[in-house]
Amino acid sequence: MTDRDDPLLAALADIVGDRHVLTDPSVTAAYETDWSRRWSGRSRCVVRPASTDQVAEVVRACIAHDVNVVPQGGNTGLVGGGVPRNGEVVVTTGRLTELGPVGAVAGQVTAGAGVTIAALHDHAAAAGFTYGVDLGSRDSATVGGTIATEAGGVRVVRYGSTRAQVLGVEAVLPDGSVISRLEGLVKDNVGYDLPGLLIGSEGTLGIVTRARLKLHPREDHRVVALLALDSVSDALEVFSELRASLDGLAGVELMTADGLDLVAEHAGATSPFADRHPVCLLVELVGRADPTEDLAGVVGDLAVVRDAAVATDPNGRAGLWRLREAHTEAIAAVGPPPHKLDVSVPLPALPTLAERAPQVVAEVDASARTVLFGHVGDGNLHVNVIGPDSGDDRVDVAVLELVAELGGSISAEHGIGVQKVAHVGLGRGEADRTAMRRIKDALDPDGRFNPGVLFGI
Ligand code: FAD
Ligand code: 2HG
Ligand code: ZN
Repeated sequence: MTDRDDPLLAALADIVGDRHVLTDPSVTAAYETDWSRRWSGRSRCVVRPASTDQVAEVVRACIAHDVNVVPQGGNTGLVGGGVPRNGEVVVTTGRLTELGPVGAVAGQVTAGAGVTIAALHDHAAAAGFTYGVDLGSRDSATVGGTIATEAGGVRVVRYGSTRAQVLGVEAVLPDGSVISRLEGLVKDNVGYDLPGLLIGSEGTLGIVTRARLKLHPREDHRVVALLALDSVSDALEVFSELRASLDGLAGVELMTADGLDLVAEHAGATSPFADRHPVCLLVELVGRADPTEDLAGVVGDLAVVRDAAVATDPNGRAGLWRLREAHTEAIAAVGPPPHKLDVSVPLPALPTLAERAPQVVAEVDASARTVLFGHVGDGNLHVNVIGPDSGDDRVDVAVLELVAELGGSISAEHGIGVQKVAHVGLGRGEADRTAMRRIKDALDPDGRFNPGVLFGI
């Protein structure tokens, strides 16, 4: 039962009902530590609104009681942006799970912020469509969270990142007002693109409550191949050749021998190859007709491919994808929370990044283990470093400085969160940072939404 002597808790319970204001530490704990276990903090309470109106009322109650707010979706974020830091109210979107009908003519759907990406995929598929964004955390990651982080995932090479899927959003702003663009208009340029501003804003400017999303026609034929290679340069060459020769390239994912060893050890999934190859590239091709022959034709001509495993049936394809998608859990299973750097560079610089990242890490900590994997087509590598203490960010700085030197981005798809707040200057110049700060101050003058995220406190 809610503590009715606490005026904030009583006000929140009046809005959402007693059962949806959580204060028991054994229940709130799951909302207070992030997926990576690297960040955690105490909340004042966790509140579970069931509608946009309730979210707006909750925000107004927080304003009235001068309490800050942390929006949270599936809590799969990897940069500490969705967990409380200092007694904030966590507003979880777990009950905003309404899914509208798929508009078959336009290929659009309206989804509640708390709808998981897996549920959205099932819903779209049942109507003959697919949603463009897919990621390993699909069973928990939400529509709102992926919009707030501008999530990428494993299909960016075909459909673009989350930004490319969003036609509009409905959101509650830090003053409790509601903006709404859910009409699904393809053309609508009345003034500033406020939904666009919210995409990638990491809960610092508004709580997304619903979104109007673009869908793509479903392509039922697919083939997945795992290609054994000698180097990241060869992976780039293969990507370039596949992109030039084939339609329907829907995934180009890089793994290294070290990462695959961890996956075998901690996730029980083993490479189909008899030999240990320095690099493996997972390639997925989709189409309205079976693309297997097309893929085989192109791959057969590539001299750099040392070995190949091809899967056309659902189990075989899932098995190859598991090798790639199990990296995050396998690395987490090693022991201490890993340092996760999610970076991108211009494609020609990818081999240099892959070569130098482990070197700059070793210069800081010779015993650290650096594991590389990622989305080749997007120039996006996940540099995971196992070993250094959570609080010691010297390896983070070394990798991010290398990325900046190579003309890349210190945050490709996970966001800044609290992890990279001190390093935003490596990714944006002073004029950009000042403009961002002014936008934040204009929409959230009291710094009520997600304090400490993106900007320092
Ligand atoms: P949360 O973790 O709950 O929140 C993330 C951020 O968004 C926080 O700052 C939070 O305050 C804010 N937020 C959440 N909901 C809202 C809302 N409704 N309105 C406003 N702000 C909100 N990411 C990728 O980009 N690509 C990948 O391939 C990928 N793979 C992953 C695989 C695994 C196994 C894991 C654990 C994570 C992976 N991620 C990936 C990271 C993560 O899944 C994404 O960042 C995802 O977008 C987070 O969604 P969420 O609902 O869990 O958000
Ligand atoms: C992925 O691509 C995710 O699998 C997670 O973005 C990356 O664990 C990571 O570092
Ligand atoms: Zn990723």
